[in-house]
Amino acid sequence: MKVVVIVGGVGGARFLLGVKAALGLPAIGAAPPGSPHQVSALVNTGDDVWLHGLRICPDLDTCMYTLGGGIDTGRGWGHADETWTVSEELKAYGAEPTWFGLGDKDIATHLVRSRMLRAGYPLSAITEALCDRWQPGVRLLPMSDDRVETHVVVDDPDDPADSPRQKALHFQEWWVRYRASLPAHSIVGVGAEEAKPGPGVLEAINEADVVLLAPSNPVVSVGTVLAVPGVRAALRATPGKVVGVSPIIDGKPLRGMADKCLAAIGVETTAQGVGRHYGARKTDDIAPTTHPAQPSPGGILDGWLIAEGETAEVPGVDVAAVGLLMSDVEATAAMARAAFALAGVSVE
Ligand code: FO1
Repeated sequence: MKVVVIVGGVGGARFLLGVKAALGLPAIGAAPPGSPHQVSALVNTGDDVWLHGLRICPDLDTCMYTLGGGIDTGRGWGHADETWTVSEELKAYGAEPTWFGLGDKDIATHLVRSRMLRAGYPLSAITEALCDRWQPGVRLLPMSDDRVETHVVVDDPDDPADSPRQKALHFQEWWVRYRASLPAHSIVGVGAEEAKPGPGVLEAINEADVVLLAPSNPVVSVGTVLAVPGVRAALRATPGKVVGVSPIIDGKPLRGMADKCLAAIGVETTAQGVGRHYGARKTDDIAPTTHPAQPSPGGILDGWLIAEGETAEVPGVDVAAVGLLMSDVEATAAMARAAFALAGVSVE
């Protein structure tokens, strides 16, 4: 079976562990040769950033380390058993920014990637080369080889509170330096309009038996992938079912401050709000009189998996409720199996 998963960072990587386990694949490491299943992850690259002359791709690296067995499970990002010697030296030089943690081992990944970028390799080829070492057991496909960067428009924190000018911060500065504490007036994918889907992205969607939206941040992770021209249309046309997994548990995002991002685009932080934001793929069977909320144009969902205890009415979309806490691989595998069931595919 061909499974496509649209993912961001920490939550998406954890979800991929469960998808692999649900398919009978080892959660960590390469799939055994001759496996009947192929998992392709379409990974958000809008969080990517140049820092200290290095190109850092947090979501690609988080997926690569998590699925390759090298992640620091406590932080959810970066290498396990990390040391911070280079970062301390950079701080001693006063080399800004000092608010972004770069571990010594992690820096090796960024050095290899930056050197290959400067040699003219596209991000997709670089990712394939890095994965040759890590063997994540899924194809990690950057959503685009073109530069797309998520920027967040806030009131300039250095201005007087009563007369702030607006300022666009790179997502990482808003997220890491300010912990998303500055209210976001808008969130912009710089370069998204001109970006082309990365190699293999549209083909993976068109050939998929099922497409899953991971419980990643619906705005800055899944939303950024959907904003790459051609992706949304491919999702609306693919013969496979499209099933999303809600990132909301007990009315709030489990991690990742998605509520701050949803507020910025005027979507309520509920399973129903996010489900309607993604929208129904099939709108022909929705009688306009029965549902006041018109499905969003270009909706992509056939199924919406929400946390038990939540309710959601998403016109035109099949909704099911299960436990959505990714407390361990088995719990996450159960979520993936529920998503496959909602998509009407059997993985036994
Ligand atoms: N997140 C933090 O909260 N603090 C950090 O210092 C930090 C450093 C970092 C370095 C490499 C990397 O791949 C990820 C890193 N992250 C850090 C996480 C990252 O900001 C987020 O995981 C994603 O951008 C959101 O999905």
